Amino acid sequence: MENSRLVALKKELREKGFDGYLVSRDVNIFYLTGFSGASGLFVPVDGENTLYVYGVNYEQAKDEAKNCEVVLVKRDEKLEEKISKRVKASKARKLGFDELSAAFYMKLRRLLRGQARLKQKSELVWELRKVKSSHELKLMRKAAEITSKGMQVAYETIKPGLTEIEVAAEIEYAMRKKGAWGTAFETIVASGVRSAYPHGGCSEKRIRKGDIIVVDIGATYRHYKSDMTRTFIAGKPSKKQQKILEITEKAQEQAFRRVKEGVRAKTLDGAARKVIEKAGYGEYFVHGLGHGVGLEVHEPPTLNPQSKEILKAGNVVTIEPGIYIPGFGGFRVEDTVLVHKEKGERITNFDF
Ligand SMILES: [Mn+2]
Repeated sequence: MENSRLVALKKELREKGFDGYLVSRDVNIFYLTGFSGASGLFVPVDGENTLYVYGVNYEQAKDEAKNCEVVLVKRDEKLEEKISKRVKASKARKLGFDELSAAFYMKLRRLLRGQARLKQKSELVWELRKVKSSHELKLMRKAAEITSKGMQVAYETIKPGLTEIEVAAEIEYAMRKKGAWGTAFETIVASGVRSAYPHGGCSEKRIRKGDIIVVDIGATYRHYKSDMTRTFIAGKPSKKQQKILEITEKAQEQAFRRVKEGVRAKTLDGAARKVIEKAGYGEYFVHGLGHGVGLEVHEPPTLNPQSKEILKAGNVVTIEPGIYIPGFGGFRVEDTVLVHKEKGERITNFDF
């Protein structure tokens, strides 16, 4: 019995006139087979799926991969030749794929000349991955809960004199103790003027009294990610700091309130952007409102002014407006939000 994801993919392929699909993005292969570490997956519309694995991961693949035949790629064999033989045997004429390096695509196209055409169709897997199942949501809620715990520890830990790295260490230790498999991305603890870098990372810089500190963290739990940001002030905020923080929070809330099935991603972005623009800080909101989260921390649907996405129940997205003033500091408030039919739900949550 194939899993429902493969059944759904094959149905889509059939409807769109494809005879098969080649998967090479590791996370897509994991999504379809439950195994991470293969080099390719061939999914014919009719017949058995083939997973290609080098020796280093072969035994693990045989134990873990589902819904496919696991084929060893020996060191003296060429992956593109093995795949092209399998494709020819399947008699497929039109093949979709998620992504291939330019070099691999050229080689495969040459080997399949006169046999099969290749067409990129990465959206076929993304359409499936964007809508989370109840099992996936269980894991994402757990990842979000661990992340929220990490944020609480950030709040309790931050004080003048500590370095950004020391604060990050406490956050990551707390998340591990709560069961995190790892961090979803490199922890950001960016303080002082560094907080104005949206991707500031963390450094040896010591936190000083009055510093703005942007903490952007995420835990991974059983392959699923979470993403959350809060902005803290070391000590009592200045009037200007307090004002900009409130604008950022209000922008996040205005977008969050509008979350439900059927809303356009760009409408949400616009709701947050309007708050920031009206307050006179529009030029400092230098990124989109958010992104999808799941097996990857940045995945479709993208929420920005150009986005054509319309949200569906089961999407999980971030809402993270920010205001970054060079030389002064940055502010961002971010939650991971689950889209329901009638509303949104913050699955990360921490108020201070
Ligand atoms: Mn994010």
